[in-house]
Amino acid sequence: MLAMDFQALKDSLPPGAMASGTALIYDDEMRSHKLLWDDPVCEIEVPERLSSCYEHLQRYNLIERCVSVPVREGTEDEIMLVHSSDYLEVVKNTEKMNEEELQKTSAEYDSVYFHPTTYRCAKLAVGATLELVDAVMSERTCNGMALVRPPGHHSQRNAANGFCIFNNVAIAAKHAQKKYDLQRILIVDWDVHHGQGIQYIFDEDPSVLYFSWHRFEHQQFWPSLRASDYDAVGQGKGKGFNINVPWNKVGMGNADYVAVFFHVLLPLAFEFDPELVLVSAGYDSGIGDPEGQMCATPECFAHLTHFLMHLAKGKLCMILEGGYHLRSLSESVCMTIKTLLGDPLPHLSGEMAPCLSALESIHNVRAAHKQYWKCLAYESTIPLQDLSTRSYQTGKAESAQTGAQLLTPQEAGKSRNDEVIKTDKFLELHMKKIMSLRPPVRTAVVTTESHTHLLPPSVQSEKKTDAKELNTPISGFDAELVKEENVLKMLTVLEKIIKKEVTNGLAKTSVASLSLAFALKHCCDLKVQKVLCVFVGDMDMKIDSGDGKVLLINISAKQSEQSNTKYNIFFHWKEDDETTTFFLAVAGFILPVAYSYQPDLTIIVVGQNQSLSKNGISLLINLLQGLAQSQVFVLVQDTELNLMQDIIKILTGDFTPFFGSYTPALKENVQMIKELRQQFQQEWKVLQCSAMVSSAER
Ligand code: Q9C
Ligand code: ZN
Repeated sequence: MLAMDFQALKDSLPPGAMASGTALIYDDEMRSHKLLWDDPVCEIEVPERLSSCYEHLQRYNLIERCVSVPVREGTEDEIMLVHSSDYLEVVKNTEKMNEEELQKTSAEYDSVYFHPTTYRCAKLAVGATLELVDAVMSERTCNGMALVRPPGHHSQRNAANGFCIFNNVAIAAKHAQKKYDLQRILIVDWDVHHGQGIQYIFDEDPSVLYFSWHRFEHQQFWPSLRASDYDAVGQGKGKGFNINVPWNKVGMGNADYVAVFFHVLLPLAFEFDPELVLVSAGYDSGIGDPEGQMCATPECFAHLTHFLMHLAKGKLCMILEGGYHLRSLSESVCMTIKTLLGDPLPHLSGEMAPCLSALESIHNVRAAHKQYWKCLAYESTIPLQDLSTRSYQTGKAESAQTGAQLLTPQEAGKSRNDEVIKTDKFLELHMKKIMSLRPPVRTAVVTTESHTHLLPPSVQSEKKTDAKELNTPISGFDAELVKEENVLKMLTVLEKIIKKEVTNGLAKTSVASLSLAFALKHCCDLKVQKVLCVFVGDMDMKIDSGDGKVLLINISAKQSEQSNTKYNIFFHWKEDDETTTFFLAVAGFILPVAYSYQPDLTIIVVGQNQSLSKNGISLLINLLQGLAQSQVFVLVQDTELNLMQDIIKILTGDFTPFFGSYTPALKENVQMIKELRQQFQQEWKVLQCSAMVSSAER
């Protein structure tokens, strides 16, 4: 397989698999829409939201790395894909209005303002969104982001709402259905508000799966709709295609967000198998936002983005919605775009344990959707009735509330300002801490001289065999074995990863288990604190976890006699081409364990008799790149060399994996994942997807 020419491989890929690049759509003109009078509700939706994002993108040198796509106005026909002509007339008429008339028209809607340029900006926001979708659908770029104002997801057929004039994302979905004949579009709304506008538009439409999480607080929080709760699952033919995750407390953070992705969004999205993913990317769900009062840090959005990049062959469009803390918004936008560009992901910070209130919401959504999705078919059905507020408190969530209700307007204003500055300071430090420099070389591979020319040009190949190249002496191992040249080269690559000279690497081995032992020993010598090791295939050696220095997950078709322990998990998986089911195992078990462990390095071994399909291996390696700042070392047994080229392409980042078509989840597999989850959810808390078990044991 190594003998295959890179060009030949390129040519043999299905069309579109090589679509690359990230589109960025932005225009200063969308800053002209602004509030002309006093209105405490609307004053946060300011033009600086856009300029601040753009300045931060410049600061991180991200602009020049994107494909810049010009904006245009959305046409009347495009707007009327979603809105009535009467409503379009209303908006059009605001162009000529004086301030008094503008104010009067604004007052006819909930939380909206109009400006003489609003119509123009709203048309640009629609056009920008459609240009993004066209760039991605025509494969001029792989993915992209549109930075637009005014936002869209609250706006409805006949009404402006919540700062939104035209529903940019809903129009984009209709446009994509029509122009590209798409059968399945996923909309992920991670804005902290419920995009009720999108829900209403697609409520009866099974071809659009709408997911939204939102601050809800038992319907106390705006827009305070009964239809925002978890039991609004869609109507008519659309039943099961609307997913609401209500947040009943503020202070939700990184662990809560990724837990919802692992246990709700990703399994359903994978089963849905979208052809395009649109994200209503609001960043008011991020830390410091005055509206959301949540705690998710900017790098959380990198991880959420990364997960979504593995759907729809990477066709992913981000469209800005809310986000009112300028620094938090801007840093999170930068994180999103860096991830779209394929940069290594920063470590996801914070305690990796979802709070009780989040678990309750997750449980309830899963129960509500049980009858519509195969992957949830074996769930418990009992909805939890506000368990967390009845008998338990989650200190974490409570502490985020400022108690601003008790203050005078002046005091509240000052306290809000203090909060903004506090988050500014926090982010200043935090971003310095988590933004590591991109290593100059992404991937290093151990090869033999004769194969070097077959590697993609970006790959660094390790040919030297000189033991002196190794900077750290190897201790305690059989000197003869260490001298074996492949072991030395392998350790050289590993060392480069640990020293951040490269991001990831690959080596082949004739003795996978033994090589792993060497690698782990070397990690220990180099003071790597936590190594996640996923071994696929039969292991013929016991690995010592060294008190948690190593977490080993062994995926094997053979049954094991060994009993499971916290750091030594045996995962029985039979030969299987049904990637959808394996995806459930990755999203529902392997990733939650891995994210709970928070490793500093990931080693993936593709060993003898490995039981996964090519797709399964791709999926695993792709998603594990979200951990340990994307530092991944892959060891491939020489009997599995047919996988080498694919793995190299995944590591270099120029491969959009195709995970095969959907096949229903098997009961035994779903059951097995459930049992493993139950076995480990006290140790690895991101595994939890219900408040029931954990509360009983508290
Ligand atoms: N008491 C977006 O984030 N708040 N819109 C109204 C009324 C309106 C948010 C509060 C928040 C709208 C796109
Ligand atoms: Zn919002």
